[in-house]
Parts: sequence; structure tokens; C-alpha cells
Amino acid sequence: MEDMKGGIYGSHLPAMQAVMQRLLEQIGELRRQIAQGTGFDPVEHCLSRIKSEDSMREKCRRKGLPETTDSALRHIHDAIGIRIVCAFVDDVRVVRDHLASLDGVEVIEEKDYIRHAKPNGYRSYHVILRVDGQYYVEVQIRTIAMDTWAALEHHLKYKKNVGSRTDLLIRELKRCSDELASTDMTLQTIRDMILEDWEDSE
Ligand code: 0O2
Repeated sequence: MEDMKGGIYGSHLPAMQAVMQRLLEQIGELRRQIAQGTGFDPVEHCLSRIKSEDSMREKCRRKGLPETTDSALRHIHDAIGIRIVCAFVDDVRVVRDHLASLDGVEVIEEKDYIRHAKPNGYRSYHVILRVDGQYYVEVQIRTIAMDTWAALEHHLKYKKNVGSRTDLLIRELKRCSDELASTDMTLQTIRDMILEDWEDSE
């Protein structure tokens, strides 16, 4: 039976918030360490959320699961979500490896939509973590360019009146994603050159 106070998450809600907070602090610590060493903070910004009651219940229904605490915490793996937006594409791997190395954290599943973009052009690195053997966290790690594209695509998806030009818009969105990916590579190369010069001068 669900504890009505914590809604579908029952009495687990405070522990879920604590897990989310702990991961955010650990990401903060990584940022400080790397920025001190190289001068480049690998993370632009982080967002985090506990999935709302309504969207968790909707997801249970969509997946054919009963709307229970057990479904929300054991069968659906994004009740806790963190999005980490990195400056450069190489930083995505650095952040992923750091998360995987943390005490009490197991990597359960990974989806590399950077190496294998979705057909619509969506790019991001997704990792499902299990923390303290109990709570699942979906972490999305992506660059600023990938995040910009995903935000715009998300807006457009909910505008129904694209009418006869739907195919054109889908193609153009994909083209933007590919151009942004190419820009990400160039920006990475520029950063590497700056770091090389800096190391030579040390
Ligand atoms: P919200 O509100 O963002 O949390 P599943 O999680 O099982 O329903 P799937 O496809 O197995 O779905 O998971 P996947 O591919 O890891 O994607 C889950 C999340 O990634 C989505 O969350 C989005 O946040 C993001 N995402 C995936 N594909 C796209 C895309 O094409 N465009 C954009 N803008 N975002 C995408 P939700 O479930 O939508 O909800």
C-alpha cells in the first residue's frame, strides 16, 4: 500500500532526494578537481528532478505496469533523473567514467546516442545507475550543442500544426543535428590545441 504523503514513491521520497543530492555534490567535486588542474570546467550546468507523480503514473500505464511504488522504483528506471551538460564532447566520457567509479554506484545500462544518434538526430549519452543497490538514476550526459538541439526538438514535437511540411521539418532538424555534431568536433579540436599550448608553456 502506498504511503499517501510520498505519493507513488511512498516513504522512499526523502531517500531518493538524498541520493540525487549526493550525486550532484559528487559531480560538483569532480568539476572543482578538473577545473583546478586544467582551467576547463567539464560541466556547463546540471539539471535534476524526481519524476512528477503524474508523469510517473502515465509512464506506468504506457508500459502496462500497475501504478505502484514497486513499478516506480524497480521497473521504471528514471524516477530520479540528472542531466549533465558538458562544454566539450570529450568531457562526456570523463563525467561518465567518474560516475561509474563512485562508491555505491553500479552501471546498469548505457545508451550511446552520441556514437549512434537516433534517426531524428537526437544525441546524448544515457546511463542508468543503481545507487546503494536500491535506487535507479537516469543520467543524460550531452554537450551544450546536443542539449540545444534536444530542447528545440522537444518544443517542436509538441506543436501539432506542422501540416504538409512535416517531412521537410524532420529532415531539416536532422541536418541541424549533424551540423552541430560537426561543430562540436571542431570546438573539441580548438580546446585540445589550447590545452597543448598551455601544457608546453608550463
Ligand atoms: P522526460 O520528461 O524527459 O523524463 P523509456 O525511458 O523506456 O520511456 P527509452 O526510449 O527507452 O524510453 O529511453 P531513452 O531513449 O533512454 O530516452 C529517455 C529520455 O531521453 C526521454 O525522457 C527524453 O528526456 C530523452 N530523449 C530520448 N529521445 C529523445 C528525442 O528524440 N528528443 C528529445 N528531445 N529527447 C529525447 P522522456 O521519457 O521523454 O521523459
